[in-house]
Amino acid sequence: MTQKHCILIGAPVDCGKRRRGCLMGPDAYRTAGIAEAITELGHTVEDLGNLAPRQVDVPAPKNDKVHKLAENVGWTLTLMEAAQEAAPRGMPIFMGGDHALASGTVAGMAAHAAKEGRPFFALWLDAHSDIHTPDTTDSGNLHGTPVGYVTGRDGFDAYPPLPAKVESRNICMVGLRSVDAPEHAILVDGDVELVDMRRIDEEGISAPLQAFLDRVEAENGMLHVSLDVDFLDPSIAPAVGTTVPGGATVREGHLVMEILSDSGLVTSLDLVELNPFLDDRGKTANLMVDLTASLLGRRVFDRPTRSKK
Ligand code: 6HN
Ligand code: MN
Ligand code: MN
Ligand code: MN
Repeated sequence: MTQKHCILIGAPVDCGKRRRGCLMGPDAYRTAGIAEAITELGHTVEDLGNLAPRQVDVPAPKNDKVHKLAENVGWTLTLMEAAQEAAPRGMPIFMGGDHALASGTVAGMAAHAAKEGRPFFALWLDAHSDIHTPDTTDSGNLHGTPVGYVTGRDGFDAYPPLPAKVESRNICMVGLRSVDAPEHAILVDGDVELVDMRRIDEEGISAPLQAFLDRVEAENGMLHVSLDVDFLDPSIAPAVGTTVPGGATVREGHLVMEILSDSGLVTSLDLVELNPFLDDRGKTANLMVDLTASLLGRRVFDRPTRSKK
């Protein structure tokens, strides 16, 4: 694959939910050798270190369950800016941190795509749909809301205005198996591409993914991948606070990354929800790094003649 300049951005976001530990994520990826794995594949790496949230004041949320609104808004500002600074220079890899960080990374990457005059697409690899708003969330945990924010749903008044709204038809969610009622109501009437675990069991993971990638390619889009640890089955990836049984296998995870790698379409990546405090001797951190390596071209055999369909 063509050589990339990978920009590692530490985003120790831990305010998107109540259970603590994701702040250790960026250092766990470094310890698991993420930079070395990328360099071995012939790419260059730059590590920007760990960022910090902007300090902001926000009005009290209408929904009093909402946890740490100001800190979430501060991180959104920081990461929206960091994404737009890094994107013109290479491929940003956001090392989380919980999934609340995607409010900033996805909004920032979408703003970058708009500046380039290209359509923006997002692939959401997750057990959850994360399309709540601060008003619909029952847990009050804002890591369940980034898709709601970037698609321009109401209720995000405390957040920065979106530089570029993400079209819901340009989002594909793969791995779904835990969707709350208010999320379900939005999704069934909407046009987000939904690939739940049943569909993966019945059709395999490659056909629906390839269909989405064909659209990205046909429209010359930029593609952001948001990989939540809980996309994977908890037996292989225990280091996450929101485990849901029945997730993707090791091979399904790698296959997604290999197909993405072959497509050459991915322009940015989030690695989110890793909680090293819950890990089993680094097993989840290592798997996430291996998946990143597959995305960046690690192969057993090169098959340059493999057709895309
Ligand atoms: N994630 N839907 C649940 C909630 O609390 O709103 C779980 C959210 C999980 C968040 O996957 O990043
Ligand atoms: Mn998530
Ligand atoms: Mn999740
Ligand atoms: Mn299966």
